[in-house]
Amino acid sequence: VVDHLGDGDALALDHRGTAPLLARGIDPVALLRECLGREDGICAGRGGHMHLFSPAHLAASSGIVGASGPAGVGFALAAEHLRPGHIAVSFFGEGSMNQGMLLESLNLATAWKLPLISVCKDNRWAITTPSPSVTAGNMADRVKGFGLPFFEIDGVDIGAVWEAAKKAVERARNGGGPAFLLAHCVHREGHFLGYQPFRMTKHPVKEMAPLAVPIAKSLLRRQGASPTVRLGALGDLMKRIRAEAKEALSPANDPVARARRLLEADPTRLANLEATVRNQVLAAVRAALA
Ligand SMILES: Cc1ncc(C[n+]2csc(CCOP(=O)(O)OP(=O)(O)O)c2C)c(N)n1
Repeated sequence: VVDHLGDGDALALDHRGTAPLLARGIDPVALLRECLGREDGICAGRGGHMHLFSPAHLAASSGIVGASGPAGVGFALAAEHLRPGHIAVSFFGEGSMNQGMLLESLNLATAWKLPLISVCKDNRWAITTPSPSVTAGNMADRVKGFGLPFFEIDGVDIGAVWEAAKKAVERARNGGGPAFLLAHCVHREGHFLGYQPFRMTKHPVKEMAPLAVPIAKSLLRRQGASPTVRLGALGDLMKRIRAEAKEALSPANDPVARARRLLEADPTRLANLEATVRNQVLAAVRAALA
């Protein structure tokens, strides 16, 4: 999505803003230093990884779930008046779609025909809450209810995302108004850093050992449901974790592996690209820690 943006376009980001900012061309060294809380970070070390701002890139992020909606509408309204032909993009997860301010933003962007592309990264979990358990109705119907053009895409397929975003961005630039992209995604590293269910799948003995005593104690407690019911619940939980980990860790759901396969037709280009990325990452980490 960010590949279609240029100077004068704006980015309203959620609590996962680092990847779009890097794609937008933010200095990776200053970004890493920000995450380390250093004065020479992009927000003088005061924002951390959840509150990243770059006035030069018209980029703002917020750890307040749903806040990228109103920020995106503000950016889009400013673009309409101050930078005609430019647009705004807001990124958020499907969990944010239950926040009032985000739904109000979709309403206003559509009513005022603002150049705003709303990108919903749907990984079916709002950190630890399965989104379907707290979401009424169907996302497509909800968005179409606003009269918003709606693109549903496989978020793991970089090409499909690029194509859909191109259409939506061109339309908005030419005065066609807002659009909504629903990208089905998978969190390959889990929903937060050190996500325990995936660690348990990868290293069952190491991760389960400290839990053995508390689990045994809870199963043997006199109060509460019968041990059979409790064992059943534990079994269901393990089944769910295994299914989720299987999906997340499958190579079919790895966007980099899938993009890599496409580039294998040109091995020299692929090798150069991988070497460039590796060197850039190493150089940025070394410089940030210096
Ligand atoms: C207003 C608000 N409520 C609750 C939280 C705590 N919180 C942080 S992330 C998150 C889940 C967000 O889910 P989603 O938007 O789907 O994004 P994901 O983390 O799945 O990428 C919650 C509830 C918050 N940061 N802000």
